Amino acid sequence: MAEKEIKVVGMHCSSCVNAVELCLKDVDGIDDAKADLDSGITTLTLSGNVSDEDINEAVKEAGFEVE
Ligand code: 9UX
Repeated sequence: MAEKEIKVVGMHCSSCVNAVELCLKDVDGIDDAKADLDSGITTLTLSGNVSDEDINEAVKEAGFEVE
């Protein structure tokens, strides 16, 4: 399965990490998401085609930003 790395800004605690991971796993084509609190680096496991737009939108709706 393909992987993609994004950088999410605005996470300040483990609940933020959870929120980011959950909102991303909800996106069609994203199988798994692992976010690192300190770096913001978030690794996505892709099961299909996902547009950057969809990713950015989901993160934004959760209250964070993709850098
Ligand atoms: Mo933690 Mo994040 O108290 O928006 S949930 S800072």
